[in-house]
Amino acid sequence: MARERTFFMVKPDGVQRSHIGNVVRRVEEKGYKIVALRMMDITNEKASIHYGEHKDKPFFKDLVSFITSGPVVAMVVEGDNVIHGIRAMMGKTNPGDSAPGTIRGDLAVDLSRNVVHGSDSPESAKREISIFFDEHEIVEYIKINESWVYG
Ligand code: IDP
Ligand code: MG
Repeated sequence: MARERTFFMVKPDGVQRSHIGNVVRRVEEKGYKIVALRMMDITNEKASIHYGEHKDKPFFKDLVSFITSGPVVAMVVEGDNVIHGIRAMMGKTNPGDSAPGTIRGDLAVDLSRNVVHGSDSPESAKREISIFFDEHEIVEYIKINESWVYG
């Protein structure tokens, strides 16, 4: 399986509820490598681009206003099959359907306050990374655990 990158984000509710450390810890413990990480306020313009696929949905306005309501922690995470792997760690979109042990299953209750965002395909990962990070902000490095994470 090829090494991939995904865009992963602690949403404003996760930041306000002090879940940054919990979310980052799960990424590290799994064995994935964080190659970019930044706290930021998302502009309305970037939020609308990021959630463009939902622009005709009835919840779009609330979604943009929520994601711009406070700082987020945005990351680029690298690893084998990481796009699918992070989605599996997140749980389902609706926390009510998310298994215990997943981020949303453990930390969230409400569909619109589900703590994290993660890219759902290689195409969206590439697109979302480029919305929030410049290429020079993504760090290439070898992590000493790599030969123990991968066979
Ligand atoms: P995802 O975050 O699991 O990829 P998407 O379907 O891409 O889910 O939706 C983006 C976000 O929009 C969700 O995380 C959720 O917070 C919100 N959302 C999705 N569906 C609804 C809805 O029916 N009502 C309100 N908010 C929704
Ligand atoms: Mg999505």
